[in-house]
Amino acid sequence: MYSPQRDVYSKNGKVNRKAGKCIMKRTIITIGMLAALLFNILSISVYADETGMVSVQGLRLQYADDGSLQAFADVSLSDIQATGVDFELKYDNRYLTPSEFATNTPTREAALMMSENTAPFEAVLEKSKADHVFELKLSQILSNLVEVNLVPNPNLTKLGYITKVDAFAPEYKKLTALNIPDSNIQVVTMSFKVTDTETFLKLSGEELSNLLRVESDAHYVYVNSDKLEYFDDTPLNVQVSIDTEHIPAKPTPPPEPEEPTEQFNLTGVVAGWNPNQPFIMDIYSEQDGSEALVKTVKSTDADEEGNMLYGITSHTMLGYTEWAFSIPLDRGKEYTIRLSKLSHIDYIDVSFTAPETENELNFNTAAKGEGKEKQAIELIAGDINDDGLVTFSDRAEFMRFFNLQKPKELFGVEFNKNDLNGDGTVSFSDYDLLLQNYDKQY
Ligand SMILES: [Ca+2]
Ligand SMILES: [Ca+2]
Repeated sequence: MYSPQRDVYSKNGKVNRKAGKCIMKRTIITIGMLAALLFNILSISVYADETGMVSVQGLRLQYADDGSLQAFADVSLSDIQATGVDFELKYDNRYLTPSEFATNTPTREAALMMSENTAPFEAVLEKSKADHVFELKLSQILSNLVEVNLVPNPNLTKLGYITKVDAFAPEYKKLTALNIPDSNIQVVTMSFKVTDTETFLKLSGEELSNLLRVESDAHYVYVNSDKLEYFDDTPLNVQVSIDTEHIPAKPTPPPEPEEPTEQFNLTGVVAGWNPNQPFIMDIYSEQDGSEALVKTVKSTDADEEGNMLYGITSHTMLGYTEWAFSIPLDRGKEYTIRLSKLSHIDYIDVSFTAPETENELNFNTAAKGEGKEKQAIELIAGDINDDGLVTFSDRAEFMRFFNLQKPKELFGVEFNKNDLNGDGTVSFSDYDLLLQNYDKQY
């Protein structure tokens, strides 16, 4: 059913209180207009219905590192097929303040307060190479209310709980939808700092059960600019209880920080093709006013017992290969890095200053910016003649070896340069790679 009091989120992300009625009308008209469309949606099995459930269970308590008491509320979904889920969680601000999940510091940033439970979605994340399941764009924290808007990350591909589906709206359109079965799936945990701890820990069961309340919820299917909302009349399943017997002991204060070591580790992930050829990292540093090569590290470098010195390389059946590296470097310097691999365009001139105290510096962040630390840097394959471009000259060179039946030993390194994916032949899959990367640049 439609609730006229409910805030309406406009497509540009603002909560639109005044325009609520107007948008509702439009939605209702839209439903009429979309009768045929609805049939289409149902026929492709993305729909929202009123049996779906959002439930909140709390509070789990623990002491944060700074000695403050932190209370967690777990949010679960069940039986939901929708492109988004909204709910409003009212909290008693005499005892609870939204806090950063990681530190328990009070916050007004919904994204910092909530932590995704990625476990049920691991397979989807892995396949999509995405690092988060939900977008919390419209979520916000008010003085006694958290408005939550859970929308699946549009970059996630079809698999399990997240589904990419086709709809007609009226144009053909792809939607990313949640596809949660009727068993409870715990999706996010919300963090609150407990204030007035002494009184809080003496609250009765009834008082505790009034600490959190869900005001309204909706799940919906967005089709282009139109939003079909489905509200549920039945009160949400909100359980608040505290097992004071199981509050862990206060942590001992952290030990004084140790003197920083003289080295730090440069970590990161790079990717390319051909597992038989190493990734090569040339590391330069400024000395006496000019750049000098400090060291060259290869992904295949190992000690005498065969232990890899600089991290792990893994690859797929097709030859796509990744190197997750960790390289010790001296502090007190500025570095510039060049990454290379046979028949790939060099990735050059990533510069950074060694950290003063941290023991780790992320190369991918230094190269691509904050938040990109989990994203592999992909080297472009196909630069067979090593001129820094993938062009017709590489194709001409490639054609000399294409589908040649002679053993690769005859041609040695020339052959290896043209076997882009390293499967032992110079074949159509290499050609395909070459074409994909034609004229491509970083
Ligand atoms: Ca080239
Ligand atoms: Ca090949």
